[in-house]
Amino acid sequence: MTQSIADKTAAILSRLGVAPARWTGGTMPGVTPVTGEEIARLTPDTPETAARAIARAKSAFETWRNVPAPRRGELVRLLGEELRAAKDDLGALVSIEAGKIPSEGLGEVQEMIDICDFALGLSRQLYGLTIASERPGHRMMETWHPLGVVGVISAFNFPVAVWSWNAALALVCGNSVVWKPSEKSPLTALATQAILERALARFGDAPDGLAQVLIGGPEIGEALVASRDVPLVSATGSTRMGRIVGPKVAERFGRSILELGGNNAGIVCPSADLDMALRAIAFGAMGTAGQRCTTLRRLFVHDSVYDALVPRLVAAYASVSVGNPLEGEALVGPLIDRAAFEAMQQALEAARAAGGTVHGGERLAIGPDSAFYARPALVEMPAQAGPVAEETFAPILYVMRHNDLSEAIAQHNAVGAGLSSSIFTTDLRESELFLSAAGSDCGIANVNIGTSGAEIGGAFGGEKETGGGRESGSDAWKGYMRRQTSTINYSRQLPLAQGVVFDI
Ligand code: UN1
Repeated sequence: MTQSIADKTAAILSRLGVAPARWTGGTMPGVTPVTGEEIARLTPDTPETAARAIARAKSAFETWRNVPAPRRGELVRLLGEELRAAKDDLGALVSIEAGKIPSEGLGEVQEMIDICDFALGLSRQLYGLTIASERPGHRMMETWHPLGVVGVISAFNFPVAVWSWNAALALVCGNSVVWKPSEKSPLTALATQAILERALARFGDAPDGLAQVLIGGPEIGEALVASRDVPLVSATGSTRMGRIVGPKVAERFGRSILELGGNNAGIVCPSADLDMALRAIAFGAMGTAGQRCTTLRRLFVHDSVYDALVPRLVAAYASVSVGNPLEGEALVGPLIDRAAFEAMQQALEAARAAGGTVHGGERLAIGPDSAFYARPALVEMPAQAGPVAEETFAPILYVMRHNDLSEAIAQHNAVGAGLSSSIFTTDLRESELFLSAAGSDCGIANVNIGTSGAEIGGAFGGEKETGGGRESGSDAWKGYMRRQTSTINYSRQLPLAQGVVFDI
């Protein structure tokens, strides 16, 4: 007999060192989208336990900020080692809890390992500038200091990688971290915490409460958002959630890093390598069952290549394997829950009403009635209308025609979100226009690859309703620190800047 998902989950959690009391006997169900069955019962945190966690994190910060940054880097180095050792188990748990196919579950853990390596190097590179002073005998410089407690609110679709982008940087920068994962993915969070605790034990003298996880619903996120002891809230989720979090944090002059919705588009030009574009579009639009914030959701295809590309895409949609990600070789797993499936059906209905021709999109009888598998949908739209302007967190690709690149770019930019974008072309003028100030208005703009699957080395995030935050690589670390500008007078005079005279 094959092992049940609940048994498999229990075995993984036990190997990763998560105590059964953390995930059994509580009131909050843990569910796998693979079958829709309950696999855990967790005990949620409360606003009171959240307040205590924030207080512990604050006092941990007061110690941690004095630990030299390269020594702090040692903690993320150990975390990276522990993640390497736990990769297979944590990847499998991501598949169980988020429904990802095995290579994507493992890929998510790889992304965590990669950011640990990045943050380790960063721990010796928290550089500030030295600035020429206009006054003789003076020197100016800037220093980057830790901020305090960083609150991380993450979503189900990247249940652990998003935490690591934030936590690895925040810890190296000298902050403490309190994490509130999605209530749809608490088990991967507990597993990650257990892995981190092994790294902390090996590290030796990290302060108690340096990195904690809080399990629960919106009231826990609200506790982080409202607390003046949390100077930075990094929140990943819907634009609707960001509209609540952003103003509340700003009201107390806290900072937020918002990673909200995407309505990512690709433009296919006449000179595109269509074989490559086909593969890139298929992964971008159908991968992770359309549940990445970077998923390709809109495609503008030039008239001259429409008939050469779109029927092939339709065929790929009809034949792509959809199935249980824990068995077999399916490329597309389940939707996270019934609500996601219903939102998908509503969007398809609205697309039909707006004149769209829908290919696919139907529910597939895979597993029990509590599981929601759907054939990815490709919708040929006469124009960018109706549901096309909104993000639906499901595998729907809206395909439209264009015959002028500038017009396609205007349409591309004419939506609320601004996360990721792609152009498929072998024409230098077209790709450079797309990447120019007059081109894509997104935080990520790619050429001849899809919109999803960013590497950790770049800054990740988007503009407009995507929230403007940047996480992960490049200089995103600066968002986790405060900048101090210092002017030092080593002369015996006191000249004032701008030639001001004030002789007493
Ligand atoms: C998300 O969907 O929240 O670029 C993040 C990507 C991944 C991250 C997606 N590296 O698709």
